[in-house]
Amino acid sequence: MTVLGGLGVARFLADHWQREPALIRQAVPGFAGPLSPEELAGLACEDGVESRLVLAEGGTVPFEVRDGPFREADFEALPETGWTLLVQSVDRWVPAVADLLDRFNFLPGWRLDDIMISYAPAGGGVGPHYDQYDVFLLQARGARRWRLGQRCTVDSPLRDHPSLRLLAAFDETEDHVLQPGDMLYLPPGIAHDGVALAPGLTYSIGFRAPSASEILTGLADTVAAGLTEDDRYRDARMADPGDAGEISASTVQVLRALVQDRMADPRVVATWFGSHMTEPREPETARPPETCLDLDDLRGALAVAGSELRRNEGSRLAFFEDGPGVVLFADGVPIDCDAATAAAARELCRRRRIPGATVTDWLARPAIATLLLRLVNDGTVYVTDPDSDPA
Ligand SMILES: [Mn+2]
Repeated sequence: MTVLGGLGVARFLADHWQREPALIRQAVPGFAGPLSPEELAGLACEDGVESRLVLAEGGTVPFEVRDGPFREADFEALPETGWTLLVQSVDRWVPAVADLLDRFNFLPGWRLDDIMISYAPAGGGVGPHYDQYDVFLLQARGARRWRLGQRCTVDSPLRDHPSLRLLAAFDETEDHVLQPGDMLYLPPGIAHDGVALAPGLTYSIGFRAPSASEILTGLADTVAAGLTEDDRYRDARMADPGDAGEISASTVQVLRALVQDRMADPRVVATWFGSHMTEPREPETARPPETCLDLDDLRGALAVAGSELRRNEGSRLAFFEDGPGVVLFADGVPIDCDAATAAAARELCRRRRIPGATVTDWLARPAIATLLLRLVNDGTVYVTDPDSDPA
């Protein structure tokens, strides 16, 4: 089950992903979403949940931004129209929202950033802007008009605004009204401006791309941490004294080789990248069990009819193939998995929920049991109790 409708995965990936916007009518037919506007507002009142209000005609500036957490009175004081409430990472807090993510399995899961949900009465919007991320905008309830515009870069002129990066110019190219269940995909850099026509919710499923600067500094820090003071620059063999002031081409060649030798090992690159991309966005959402579970505890929990093994909503998993096994990355930590464990590790990365019966079969293999116990006790996965968790 995907969200691409008649477009199909192959055509989406070839023609749209990272390239061109795509409008998908009834991506999730009749989608209303698991949260009401009141529940979203309730979430924005909780400590630790990142939220903002944007007032189109604010008291101080147009598109005035107020940061949460909020109190009920803050909402009561708002005008009838012209504002937006944005709540970040709702998938971390609401399992039923996280379940939507399985529909995006045609994309690498480690690219996923979060699901932000916004609520706006008529006239609400956050102004014309562009994002560095790929985003799917899925309408739930209400209706929103999206105007699309030019391709932007860091050089695109911005309005003078204390906190938002609002575009100074907007060259409209497309205009779509999204009804519940409709979805718009935007690649990075496309100017867009969404304004609610009728009170409604928009789910923004965002996919991050690390910047080259983030990759180079992170990888270099990790590589450097493994080197000693003895590991340093050495002159190339010099044939003649040359010019004392010159940094020669052969010196530059030595430096390039030094960087290449230490930074380009595929396993080093993959291990750093997997660790980096699976670091939880909000570490505080980790929920290890109160007491360390053993194999019998785990078997007992899975024996309950209807139980399943679920990924912690704040956790990230990914793997890369490594000989007959895989390296599994769980919340920023690499775990070597041998051939006997590899299939289970891949499955854990692929699916957020695994039926209890499947996991019970896995536990018959000691290597998989060891891996699962570790993931359960680290809080990366947990066993649901159908008697206490409403499905
Ligand atoms: Mn945006």
